[in-house]
Amino acid sequence: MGVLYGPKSYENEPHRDPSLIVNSKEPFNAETPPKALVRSFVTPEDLFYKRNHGPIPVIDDPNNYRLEICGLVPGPLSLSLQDLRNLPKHTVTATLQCAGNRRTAMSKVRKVKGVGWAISALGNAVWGGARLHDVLELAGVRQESSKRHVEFSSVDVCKEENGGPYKGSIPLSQAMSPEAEVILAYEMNGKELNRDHGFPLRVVVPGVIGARSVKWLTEIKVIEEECQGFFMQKDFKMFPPTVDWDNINWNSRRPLMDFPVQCPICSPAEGDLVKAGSKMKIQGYAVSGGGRGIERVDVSVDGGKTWQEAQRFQDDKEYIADNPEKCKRFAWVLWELTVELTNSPLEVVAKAVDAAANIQPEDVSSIWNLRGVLNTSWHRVRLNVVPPQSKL
Ligand SMILES: Nc1nc2c(c(=O)[nH]1)N[C@H]1C(S)=C(S)[C@@H](COP(=O)(O)O)O[C@H]1N2
Ligand SMILES: [Mo]
Repeated sequence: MGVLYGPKSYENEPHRDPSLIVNSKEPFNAETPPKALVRSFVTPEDLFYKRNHGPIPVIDDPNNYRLEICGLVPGPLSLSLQDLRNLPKHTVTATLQCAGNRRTAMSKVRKVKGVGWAISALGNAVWGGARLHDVLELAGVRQESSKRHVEFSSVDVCKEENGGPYKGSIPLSQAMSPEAEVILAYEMNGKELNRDHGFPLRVVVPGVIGARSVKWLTEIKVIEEECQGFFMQKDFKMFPPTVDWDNINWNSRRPLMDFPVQCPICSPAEGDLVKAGSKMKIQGYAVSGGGRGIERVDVSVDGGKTWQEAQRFQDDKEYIADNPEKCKRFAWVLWELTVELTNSPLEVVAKAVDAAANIQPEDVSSIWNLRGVLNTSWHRVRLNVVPPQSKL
């Protein structure tokens, strides 16, 4: 006994920070208050968004935990947590973002299906653990067999899988690539990974939608074709605006992997009162998938007529991420711009450009899709300007 298992009921959920914005209780889905998100480059675990499809798995005795490495591998393995800790430890600072981030805004164009999220279905953390390629190499896998896929399985009970566990896969070539920095994490921000985020072990696939970073990992299987699970084949795909539930053909699209460039405004918030003539600091985050860093962030206070470049930083505020060599490729940048306010109505808009010169769509309706994924349209925040003498 004492092995990791997925309970059917919600009686044994972990304690959660009361300041989280809860979007659904069972399964527990919650996000960070936006102003708290830009307070630190590394998101504290308590405030980090939580995205689940069932009750949180339970393990009575972590000493009994095993990770199975199986499928098309020359030497199948069964590893304990200690075995994983004995491998060279690697850390990667990476932003995990749910493909459904900013779904609520997309649903205002037309109804979409899925949990509603504002702008904080993401966080930036320092993940520590063993490299996936080290573990695969231990099982005798060599990079040449690169047409294959690596499937990750969990133990949680998901109704989308008819009570089966959550699964996902990535190409073997990505799993074996040192640059992709895929890791099997037992630590988050220097502490033991907690239950909400996948204790005792999760995969972290940097630069890829959060859905592929499987939590409570128990099996890694090398397979001929990509994972056939619900979350790969019947979810987390992006369809054009013309496709709806009556004409959808899931097989016509590939599973989403790298996420595109994203850039919300975290402060001020929609509807905030601001005084004409005063100075206002505008803050947000920008991130792109696939290890493409952020090249530039443009901010407008007149609804997009004129633009100014914001300052970007990673780590502490002293360091401006203008040196691409120094940039942490898989981590977000936080940005800020201080503007002097005039009397005119204010609409703050932000947009970013990534290292491959990719830009964001101006209008959310052009990317509307029935699952409400990848809303990366320009983020707009309307403020109320009051006369200089008013009391706020
Ligand atoms: N086993 C398991 N892994 C999972 C999920 C899940 O429900 N079960 N959700 C996925 C989704 S959709 C996202 S966005 C991330 C969220 O990770 P977090 O809760 O640590 O923020 O985990 C992914 N891994
Ligand atoms: Mo997600």
